[in-house]
Amino acid sequence: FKQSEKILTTEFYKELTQEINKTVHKIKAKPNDLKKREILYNYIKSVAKKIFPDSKIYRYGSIENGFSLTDGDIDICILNKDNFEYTPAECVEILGEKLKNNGIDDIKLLIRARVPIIKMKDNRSGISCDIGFQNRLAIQNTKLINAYSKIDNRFKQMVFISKIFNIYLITIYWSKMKNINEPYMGTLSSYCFILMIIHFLQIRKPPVLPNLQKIYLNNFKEYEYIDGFNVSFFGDINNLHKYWNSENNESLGELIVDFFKYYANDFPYISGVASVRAGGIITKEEKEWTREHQFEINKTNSVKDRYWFCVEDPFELTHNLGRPVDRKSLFKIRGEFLKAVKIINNKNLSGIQVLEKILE
Ligand code: 3AT
Ligand code: MG
Repeated sequence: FKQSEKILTTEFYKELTQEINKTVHKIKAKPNDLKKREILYNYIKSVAKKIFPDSKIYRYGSIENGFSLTDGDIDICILNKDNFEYTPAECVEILGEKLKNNGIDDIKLLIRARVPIIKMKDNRSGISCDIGFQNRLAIQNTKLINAYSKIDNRFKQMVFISKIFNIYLITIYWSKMKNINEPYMGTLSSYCFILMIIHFLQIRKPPVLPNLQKIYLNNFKEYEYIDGFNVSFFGDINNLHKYWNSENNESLGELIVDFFKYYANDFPYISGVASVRAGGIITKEEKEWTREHQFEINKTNSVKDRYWFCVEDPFELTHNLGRPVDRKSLFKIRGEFLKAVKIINNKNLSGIQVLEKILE
């Protein structure tokens, strides 16, 4: 029951759109930031190549898909051949030692993590860097995000806004506990927000983004697999028009407003799973991501997954990106979406003012 909702005018949306573009321009990495990161990346690459001469070295995450903020980090993945003599954890130790000897002293080796990584910070440039091994799925999901980002610029702008929104969320609720940007209890990763936005743009009527995985499956026969998962998608964006065309002309302002409204009011938190692969909502029931199931498995103490908020990884279908979220943190996160909607509906605030208020 919405009594006297504010009428959002064209003027309001226009102002909001301009404000979003201005804000994104301010926070996104500049050529100079990227150059500094390029130098550090090349340095790390040269050190790694000396120890693992036959390896292939990739960047993934925001540095690779163009979603870096000015102070963004570098995510690096090193691929050795499949039956390499050292495990990823051992590789972390070996390269970690080498980097320490080469003057990187702010360095942590997470050898017992699910995905073992080196976490380091270069004190001269102030740039942080994660280095992992054999994580082919992360390289592939970066390519998928990259493909989506080439389709529609509105998607890109929304991702940047979601990053500031997420940093704000982490700051107000979780920053006192740990460093910002660590995947720890209760918070969502940038990657999860990116999937939430793709999902929202896929179900928009008319859609802003297509389903690149479905387009591939419907039109091609040869599939690529990583760790047993079908990771094929249509990535030839220059030829996308042969399969899909956008008919959506909404402004960025309209999309951002409805994005907040969607995750405040309409997303089926109780029964649904956001699935970029399926191109819509699927049920927790069909994925067996229900409380009963969680409970059942927990009895054997083997899985600690949580299904309060469900976002399916597009490739690793058993992986819920909302896993860090429990009942309390979901309440907080959703509360912030509701607060954003309230700000939007505040009659005293113009399109210019609402964005600042939401992110302040
Ligand atoms: P930042 O600019 O670092 O905030 P990002 O896009 O680099 O944003 P993350 O640092 O959260 O995003 O993650 C880096 C990449 O690692 C993104 C994705 O390819 C992969 N990744 C992150 N979290 C997960 C996850 N829980 N499961 C699978 N892949 C993940
Ligand atoms: Mg990153």
